[in-house]
Amino acid sequence: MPDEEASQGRLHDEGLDSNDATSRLKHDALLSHEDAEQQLDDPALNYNGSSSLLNLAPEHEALLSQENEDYDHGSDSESFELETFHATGEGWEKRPQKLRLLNNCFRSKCSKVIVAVAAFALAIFVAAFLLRDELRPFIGGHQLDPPQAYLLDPNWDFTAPSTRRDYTWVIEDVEHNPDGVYRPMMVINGQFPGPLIEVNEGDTIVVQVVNKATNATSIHWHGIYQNGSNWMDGTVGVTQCPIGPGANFTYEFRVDGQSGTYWYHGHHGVQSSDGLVGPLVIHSEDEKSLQRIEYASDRVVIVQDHYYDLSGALIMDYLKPDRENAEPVPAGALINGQNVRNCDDLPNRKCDNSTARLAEFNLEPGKNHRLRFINVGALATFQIQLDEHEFAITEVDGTDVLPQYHHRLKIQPAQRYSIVINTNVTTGEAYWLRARMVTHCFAEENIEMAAEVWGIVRYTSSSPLLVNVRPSSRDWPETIELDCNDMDTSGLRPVIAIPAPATADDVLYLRVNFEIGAWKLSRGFFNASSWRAPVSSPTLNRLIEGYSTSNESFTSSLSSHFGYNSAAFATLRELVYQTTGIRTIDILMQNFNEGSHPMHLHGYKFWVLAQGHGYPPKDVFSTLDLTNPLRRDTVAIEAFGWTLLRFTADNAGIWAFHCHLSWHAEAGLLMQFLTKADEVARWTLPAENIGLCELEGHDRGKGPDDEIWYGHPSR
Ligand SMILES: [Cu+2]
Repeated sequence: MPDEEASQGRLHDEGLDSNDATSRLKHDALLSHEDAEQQLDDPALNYNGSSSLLNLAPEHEALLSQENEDYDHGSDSESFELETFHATGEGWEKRPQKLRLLNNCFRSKCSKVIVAVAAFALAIFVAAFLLRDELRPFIGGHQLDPPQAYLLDPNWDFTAPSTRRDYTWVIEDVEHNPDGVYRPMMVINGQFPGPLIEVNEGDTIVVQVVNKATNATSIHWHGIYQNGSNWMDGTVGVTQCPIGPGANFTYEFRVDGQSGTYWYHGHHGVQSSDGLVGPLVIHSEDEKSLQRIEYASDRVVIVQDHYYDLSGALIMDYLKPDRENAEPVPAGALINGQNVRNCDDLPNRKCDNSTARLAEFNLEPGKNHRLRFINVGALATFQIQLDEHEFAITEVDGTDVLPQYHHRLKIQPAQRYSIVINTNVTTGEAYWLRARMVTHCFAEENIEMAAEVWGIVRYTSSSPLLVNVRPSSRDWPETIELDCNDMDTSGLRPVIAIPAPATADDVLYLRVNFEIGAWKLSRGFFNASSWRAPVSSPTLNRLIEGYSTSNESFTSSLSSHFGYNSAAFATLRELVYQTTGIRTIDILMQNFNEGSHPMHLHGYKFWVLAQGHGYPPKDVFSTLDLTNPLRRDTVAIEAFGWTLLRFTADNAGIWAFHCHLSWHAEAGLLMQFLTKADEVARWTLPAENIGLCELEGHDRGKGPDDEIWYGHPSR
C-alpha cells in the first residue's frame, strides 16, 4: 500500500529499524486512515479500554508481553537485542543492550521516556487522522485536490480594492487514474480538475498559459462578459487561433458587472473532456445580501461525465460516416475529479484504484452550507441529491435567485446551480451525495459504464475517531428523471429584478437539427448552417482585417441595424447574425432532434422567457411574464421542444452561440452573434492574438475535416 510505503519511507529516513518496538509504535501512529478505519471498525482492537500504563492496543501489549516472557524464560535470542537510550554521567549515550535492560527500564525512571514516546506516537496518530484530508494530495498522483480544495476562503475580503490576480498555468499531458482507470489527460499545473480562481467583481484576471502539451489549446472563460476584451474569450475559430504546442499566451480581462459561479475550459475541439476544466468564482461586494440564506461555508462541487479514451479518438469515431449522431457514451462520472471504480469490472482497462477516493465534504452540523454545483461534462445531464436533505436553489449561472426548495437538482452540461443545505438532520453523521447521469438520453449502451457517482457529506464531530464511517442514508422516494430537459426554472426569481424589454427589435427563428448529408455524415445544423471551426482564421481576425482594409464585404453591412451577414461569411459553414448599436434580440429555437441541447451564448446572459414541448403556442409573445424572468447563460432546448430567449445586444464583439454538448458543437451546432459591429469596426487586434495563427502546430488537435471521409462512406 502506498500509504504504508510512505510511512516506512519516513521510518527509514529517520534511520529507525521497523522491527524495533519503539519504531513500531511510531509506525502504527503513521498508519493510513484506511488502516485506521479498519482498526476502528475491528471490535477486537481497543484503543481506549486498555488497562496498560501506555494505553496501548492489545497487539502492542502482546508484543511487549511476548518480549517480557522471553526474558523471564531466559531466552538469549539476539533478535530481541534493542537499541535504547541510557543516561550516563556524560549525558545521553546510545548503546545496544539485551532485552533485560528493557524490562529493567520499565522498573526504572526510563519508563518515563517510553511513556513520553508513546504519548508522542499517539499524538502523531491523532494528528494524522485529523489531517487525513490534507495529507491526501501527497498520496495520489494528479489527484491533487483534497476535499477541501474547492472550499472558498472563509476570511474572504468582499470589499477589497480591485486588484490584479496573476496565475501561471502549465498545461501538460499526463497519465492519470482519477477513479482507478488510467487514461491520457491534459491537466493544468499537474492538477485535475484545474485550480480554483476566486476573485472579486472588478478584479483583473491574468492567466499566463504555458502549453507543454502535444496538442494546441485555448481556454474559454465560461459566462464571463469580456466586455471590451472580446479577444480574450478563448474560443478557437471565433476569437483566436489555438495556442500551439510549446507556445505561451496570456489571457487578461477584467470581470465586471457580474458575480457568482463560473468556470473555464478548453475550447479547442472537444479537449475539455480530457481534463481542461476548473471553477471560477466571482464575489460581489453584496454577496451576503444577494444570497438570502446565510451560510457557514461555501464551496464548489464539480460534477462531470468521464471517458476513458482521449477526446481526439472519440470525436473521430463519432463524426465518421453512418454514426447517425450516436454520441460517445461516458464510462463513468466524477465528483470533484473523484470516484472509485472496481477494477475487476474493467478487465480491459489498466486500473489501480488504491489512490482513488470518493469525494468527501466535512460540514459543521446545525449550520447552512452553500454548494456551488458546476456540470463540466461533455454529454451527461446529472440529477443530484444529498440524501435526506432538502435544499434551496439560490443561484443559477451567476444570477442570485430567491430560495426555492427541492429534493433533487437537475443540471445540464455547462450549467451552474448553487444550493444551500442545512446540516440539521439527525438520522446519522454521514450522508451520500448522489450524482446520477440521466442515462436515458444516451444513444447507446456502454458496458463499462457506472451511471452514478457518490460522494460523502460528513457532519464534523467533536469525536474525530468516530466519524470515519460510511453513510447509511436513504434515497428520496421520488422516481428518477428520464428526461434531459432543464429542471423547471420558471418559478425562479432573480434577487435583483431586471424586467426584460417589452419587445424585441428582431426575432431569430432557429431550427435546430441533426441531418445526415453526403457520405452518410451526420452533422448539427442551425437552420441550413453547420459550423466548421476555421482554426487558422478566426472570425474576429478576419473581421478586424476586413474593417481595417475597408473591405466592402465587411463594411457594407455596417449600415444595417440587424440581420444575417452573408456578405462576409459563407453561411452554410458560418452563420453570423449581426447588430449595430444596441438592439434587443429574441431567439426562438425549435428542436427537431430527439436529444436535448444545452445552448450557451458567450459574452451575455439572456432572459429565459419560455420553454416547452412540441411547438410554441401561437400567443407565446402576448402571454410572457416579463417582470423578472430568470437570467442565465446556458439553457436547454428539450427534445422536439422549443425555447424562447431575449437578450440586449450591447456587448461589442463576436460571440459563439452553441450547444454545450461538446460532441454536438464539434459536429457543427454553433453559430455566432456579431454585436455592436460598428464598435468592433474601430478595433485593432493585439499582436499576441495575431501571432498565435502564425505558430507552427497551432492547429494540432483540431477536429477531423469532413473531406477525409469523402469516397469512404463506410470507413
Ligand atoms: Cu446539442
